Amino acid sequence: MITLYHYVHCPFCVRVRMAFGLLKVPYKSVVVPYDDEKTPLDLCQKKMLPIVKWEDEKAQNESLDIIERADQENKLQMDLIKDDEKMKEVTELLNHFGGPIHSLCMPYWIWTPEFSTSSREYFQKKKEKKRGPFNNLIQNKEEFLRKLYPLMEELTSKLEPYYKSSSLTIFDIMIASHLWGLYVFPEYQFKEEIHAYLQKVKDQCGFDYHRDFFSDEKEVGI
Ligand SMILES: N[C@@H](CCC(=O)N[C@@H](CS)C(=O)NCC(=O)O)C(=O)O
Repeated sequence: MITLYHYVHCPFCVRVRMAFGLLKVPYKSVVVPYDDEKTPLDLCQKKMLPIVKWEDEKAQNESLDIIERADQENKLQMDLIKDDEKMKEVTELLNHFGGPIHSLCMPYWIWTPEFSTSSREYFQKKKEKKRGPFNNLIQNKEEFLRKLYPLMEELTSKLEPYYKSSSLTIFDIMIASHLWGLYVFPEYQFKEEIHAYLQKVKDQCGFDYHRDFFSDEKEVGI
């Protein structure tokens, strides 16, 4: 069985979990503490997740490379990510979403069961270098919420009902995994269309964000 090393809050890790769910790839789930530098360094010489250890024992990082290897029947239309123009458009959208989403959500993610006292301190110290004190992020939440509004409108205009498509593609997994963290921000109210979209992606992927918090069962999709 393959092993997925991941952080629950990380959108790139969520990408792989969603894709494995949709592709019905069974895997062993290992949630790595954020302050554990050794595990990712031993596996891929880089402190970055997600990492998959395949059945041949080879370890691989980079979410899209992992999904490409898993998607042997091209169910997710992985050729889309080779189309520079389309990929640029989606990447830009994700970058615009990423700033406000991460500023809103990081101060709350650290209080989920994924974190211990030491991993919380490690994460907060690292992220505050770039974003400033988490307390200020929460106090300035209106600014980030305002930035999200036009982006949600833009995304809504592109849903057909999936992102510029009548069926789910890798772009939907990239988008939904980036937006998913907002469900952890208290009282975030998704537009109806976006909530319905995210729920459709969730259903198709059999995705359960909180699974690792509450299940002792480490094998997924068996
Ligand atoms: N391009 C990578 C990005 C993965 C990535 O940025 N992972 C972050 C978590 S969201 C990470 O591992 N950060 C570790 C750290 O900064 O300590 C992918 O698509 O897999």
